[in-house]
Amino acid sequence: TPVVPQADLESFQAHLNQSTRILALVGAGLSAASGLPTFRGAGGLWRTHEATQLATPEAFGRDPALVWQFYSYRRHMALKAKPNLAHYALAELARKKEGFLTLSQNVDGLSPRAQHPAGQLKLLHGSLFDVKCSGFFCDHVERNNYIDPIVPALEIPTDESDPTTTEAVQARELDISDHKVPLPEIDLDHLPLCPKCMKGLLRPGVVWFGEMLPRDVMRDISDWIKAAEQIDLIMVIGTSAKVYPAAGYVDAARSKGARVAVINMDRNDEPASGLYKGDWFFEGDAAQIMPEILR
Ligand code: BJW
Repeated sequence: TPVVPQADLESFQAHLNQSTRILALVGAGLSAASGLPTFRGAGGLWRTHEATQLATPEAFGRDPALVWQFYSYRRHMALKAKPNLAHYALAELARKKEGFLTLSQNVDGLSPRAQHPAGQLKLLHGSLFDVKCSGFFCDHVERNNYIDPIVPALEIPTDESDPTTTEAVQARELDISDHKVPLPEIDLDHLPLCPKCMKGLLRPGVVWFGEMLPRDVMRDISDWIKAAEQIDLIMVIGTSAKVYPAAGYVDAARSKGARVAVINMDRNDEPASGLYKGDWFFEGDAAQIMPEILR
C-alpha cells in the first residue's frame, strides 16, 4: 500500500521530471531497512558506548582494540546485509539522469553494491572496507578490502555451548553489540599492522569527528555545484542532517534554487525535518518511499 499522499506525489514527480541537476544527501536511515543501525536515537548504542563516541581519533588512540572491534563488527554486519529498494531506486535514477549525484554519508558499501554508477556517487565519510595506516608519517591506503575478519583476532566469537551446533550447522555468532556478551580481550600485537611502514596500526578508512573529508571528494562536489547554473532539487534521505560539512550541502543547493524533499521516518527529528520549508516531506521508511516517488 502506498504511503505517500497522492497530491504530494504528483507535484514532486512533476518537478522531478523537469529537473536536470539533482542531488541526494543520504544517511544511515537509507540502510535501516537493510538491518543496519543508525547513529543517533534508538540503535545508536554499541555495548555501553554511543556510536558517535567511538567514531573519533581520540577513541582509537585510547583503545584501538575496542574501536577495531566496533568497526570489525560493522564490516561483518554490512557484508551480511543486502542493499534495499531505496539503494536500487537511487542507482536507477543515476542511470536515467546524468545530472544526478548522490552524496552519501554511509560507509556500509550498500550503494556501490546496488550498482550505483560510481561517478555519480560521492562517499563523504569514506568506507568501512578501506583501511589506512594510522601513523602520522605513513600514507598507506588499501581500498575495497572485503576480508572479514581483517585479522583472526577480530573474528566474532561464537556460542560454543549452543546445543544446536552440529557438524553441518555452525555455532551461533554472539552479538557483541550487546554489553551483556563478554568482549574478547585483544592484544595490540594482534590488531592489523600497516604492511608499508610496519610500525603504525591500520585503521578503518572512514572519516572521524575532527578529520577532513576526502579532499578529492570535496573538490568534485564543489566543482559540480559551481558548474551548475541552477540546482533543481535536493533529496535529503534518512539523515538527521546534524553533521557538517555534509548537512551544509542542503543550503548550498537551496542557494542555487533547489527545492528540498526530505524523506525521513521521524517527522520530529530536527534539523532534518525542518529542512524542506514548504517543499516536500515524505514520512516513512526510505526503502518504501524511494521506489514509490522515483517510479
Ligand atoms: C530513517 C529510517 C528509515 C531512521 N527511513 N529514515 C559546523 C558547525 C558545527 C560543527 C561543525 C561544523 N563543521 C564541522 C563541525 C564539526 C563536526 C560536526 O559536524 N559536528 C556536529 C555533530 C555538530 N564535523 C566534523 O568533524 C567533520 N570534519 C570536519 O569538519 O573537518 C574539518 C575540520 C577539521 C578540524 C577542525 C575543524 C574542522 C567530520 C564529520 C565526520 C562524521 N563521521 C561519522 C562517522 C563515520 C564513520 C562511521 O560510520 O563510523 O559519520 S559520525 C556519523 O554521523 C557518521 C554519519 O555518516 C554521520 C551522519 O549521521 P546520519 O547518517 O545522519 O545518521 P543519524 O543516526 O544521525 O540519523 C539517521 C536519520 O535517519 C534520522 O533522522 C532518523 O529519523 C532517520 N531514519 N530509520 C528513513 N527506515
